Amino acid sequence: MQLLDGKLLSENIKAELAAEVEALRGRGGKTPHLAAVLVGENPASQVYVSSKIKSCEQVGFKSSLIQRPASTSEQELLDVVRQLNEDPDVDGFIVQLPLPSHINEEKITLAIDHRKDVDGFHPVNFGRMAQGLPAFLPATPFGIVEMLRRYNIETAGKHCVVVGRSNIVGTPISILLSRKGYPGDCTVTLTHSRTQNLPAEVRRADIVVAAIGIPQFIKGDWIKEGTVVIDVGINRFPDTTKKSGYRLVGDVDFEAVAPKCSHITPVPGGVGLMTVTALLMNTLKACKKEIYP
Ligand code: BQF
Repeated sequence: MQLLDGKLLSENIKAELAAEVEALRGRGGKTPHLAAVLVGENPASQVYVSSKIKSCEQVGFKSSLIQRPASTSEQELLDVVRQLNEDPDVDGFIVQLPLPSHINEEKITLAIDHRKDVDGFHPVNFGRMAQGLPAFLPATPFGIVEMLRRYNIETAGKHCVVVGRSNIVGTPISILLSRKGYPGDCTVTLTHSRTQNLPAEVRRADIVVAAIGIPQFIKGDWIKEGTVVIDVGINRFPDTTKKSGYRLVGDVDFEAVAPKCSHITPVPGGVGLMTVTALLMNTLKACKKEIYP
């Protein structure tokens, strides 16, 4: 069993990004600039946004954090989005999800200029991704395909079973892995809460992508020998021995599953770190106008 090390890969990719930033500057180009909008005080969101800002510093990107109280109206947030759309110094920006319940996430996502949509959530980017056109890929699926690529994991003709059909992970990764080319050319089964006999579906997989959001949901006896397991779950599990009061666990029962795998991602230190790194890769693409010249 080989660990797919998100920490090691992220460090390698960040070193490449830092070198590219230097090269850009040397040619008189601008410094990539990511802005992040955080509404309210969801503790997990605060952690995620902080790590995105810190990662920008590590690679020499400029970053801006725009914080607004939970009481911010939808119109006020739309105004923030419009300002960022219009700011020529900002290459890309994200609005951290989830938003307070009185704000319509779909409406905010649609208001983001797709050329600055480095989270890849805008329907223009989603549609272009689905058609195999240049697009900002959503950060988690982008991080996963980068991980498969850098570990040279074979995908052509493999049976990939995706567990979970969210707009930001399950649905886009099933599209990406079914497309022509590498990493892709998989036969994909997209499973969800209404799938009948889920263990039997997962047992047929050469590659499993677990993105259901339930701690330790995928059991050892659901996995055939030699499977590649990608665990997207980031679940807070109560743990009194930690000073935070919790530890992170994935959607996979790691202890039971790992011994059967050819490769598996750990939690923490797996896909989550690649998600943040993929956001940086998208921001550099935005700065270089690689997707939308
Ligand atoms: C790790 C996210 C659910 C909802 C909104 C490293 C992150 C997480 C875990 C991280 C996530 C999850 C992010 C680890 C960003 C991934 O070592 O296991 C990094 O920062 N993530 C987000 O911005 O919004 C979310 C999950």
